[in-house]
Amino acid sequence: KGQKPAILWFTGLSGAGKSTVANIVERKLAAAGHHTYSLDGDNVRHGLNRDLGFTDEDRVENIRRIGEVGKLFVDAGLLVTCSFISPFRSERRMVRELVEGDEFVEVFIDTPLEVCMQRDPKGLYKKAQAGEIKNFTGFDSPYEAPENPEIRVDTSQISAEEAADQVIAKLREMGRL
Ligand code: GGZ
Repeated sequence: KGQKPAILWFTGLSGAGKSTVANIVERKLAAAGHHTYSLDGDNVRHGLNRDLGFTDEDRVENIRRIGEVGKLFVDAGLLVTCSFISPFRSERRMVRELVEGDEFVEVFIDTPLEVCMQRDPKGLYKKAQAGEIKNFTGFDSPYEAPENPEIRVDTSQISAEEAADQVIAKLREMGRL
């Protein structure tokens, strides 16, 4: 399969749908014969990065390590999806600069904060509002939206399945698949 290895970097708020969309993208690409892997909070923050919390400093270190791991997967020839809030433009740029120019594809899961707060799948926004969690993104910690993402989808308008199809169509258009 003539695949071009890359980091598909999903960024967006908590509850935006990053992991959900990325996992569908990964499943579809794998079914089409691509070599893929998915990184997200579930398999990184409980292991490799379990010493890190949610201060600005820890978030930057979180993303730095994930970028390095993503680069290793790219070296191994994989298409790797990374789904992390990654709230700062500078840290996303840092990862972009780790790999070759076209090997970093920024996918902005641009779901409005109000929708994420309504979904609140883990009850975290509620806890943030009650003051039980500090430094919660979109609440008392900033999110810097991408200015020029390669791909942008708003999952409040479409299903996760449709969002994944849009991502794949765009990757094809870009000549990445
Ligand atoms: C944001 C937090 C926080 C705070 C715990 N702020 O919706 P989730 O639960 O499953 O995804 C969120 C995840 C964010 O981890 P990341 O590694 O993606 O963040 S970053 O890129 O900023 O380092 C959320 C949960 O962890 N969570 N506390 N204070 N999200």
